[in-house]
Amino acid sequence: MQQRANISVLPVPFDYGAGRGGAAHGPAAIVEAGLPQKLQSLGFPYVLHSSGYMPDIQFDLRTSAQMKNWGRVLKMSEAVAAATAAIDAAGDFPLILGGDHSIAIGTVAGLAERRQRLGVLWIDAHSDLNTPQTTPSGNLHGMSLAAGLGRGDPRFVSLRGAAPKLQPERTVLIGARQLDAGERQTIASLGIRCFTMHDIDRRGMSEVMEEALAILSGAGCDGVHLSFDIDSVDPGEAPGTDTPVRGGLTYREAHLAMELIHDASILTSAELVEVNPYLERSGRTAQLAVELIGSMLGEKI
Ligand code: 6HN
Ligand code: MN
Ligand code: MN
Ligand code: MN
Repeated sequence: MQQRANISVLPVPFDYGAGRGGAAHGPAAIVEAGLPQKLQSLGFPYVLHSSGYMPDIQFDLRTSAQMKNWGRVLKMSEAVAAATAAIDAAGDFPLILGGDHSIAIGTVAGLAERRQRLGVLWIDAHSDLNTPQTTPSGNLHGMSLAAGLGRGDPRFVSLRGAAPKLQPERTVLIGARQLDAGERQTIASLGIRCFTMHDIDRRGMSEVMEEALAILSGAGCDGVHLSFDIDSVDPGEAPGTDTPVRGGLTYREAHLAMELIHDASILTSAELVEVNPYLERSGRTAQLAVELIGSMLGEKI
């Protein structure tokens, strides 16, 4: 990461953007798995925010088939955007813990407030580029990157003002292996760089990450946000997640990606999402999340 030493950990206990419950307990599981100790052992001063900033979403029942629980997702996004923007403005490094991936609607909107040329590295089995028109599920965690790029419902796209928050030339996807037809079309028509598992198989993670980081380094970004969906990792290593897809990143590939991100010194914020501790007993997915954050912060394994 860049020269910002203070890490502000923002938990987002939210899972109404996913098709089932449980990811709301991801932040607590990651903290219990040892995130504070990890940050401490690496010598980073940190603050762990409470989730008291989250609004009461229980009674917002607005929903539709194409955007399930959109009322709750919208309220969460507004609160997360405000909290993320405040951390960024204070000069700290925002480290956001999900929660399902719909929380990125909020984090990206918050970061874009001060960064009109925000780069984003989206490491995910999916591309989260659906819109209410293309979604196969109605789940908003599959539409969060689209919202950042200005596609979808205006209430999400224009959260906290100007849209779009992101530009295709500063958006890079890594690890994709389950793309819906509409998402493929969007990737092609916008010219988004998407390094699939096939690319990683053929070229190796090292070369793929080098190219991905070079794209962002050369794109005139005024900040780079890492959005890391734990389902990018193979379900054998990360079983505790809502939408597992076989054939994912190995343990070593995932760590190598994080190590190379660290060495590039371009990150200004990060989020780790989609850990669902309800789906496993072992706690290994949350443990993996802590280890990967360690590698992102300079630990070498
Ligand atoms: N995630 N493409 C599928 C959908 O329902 O839109 C899956 C989305 C998964 C979203 O993992 O963040
Ligand atoms: Mn995702
Ligand atoms: Mn995913
Ligand atoms: Mn290594």
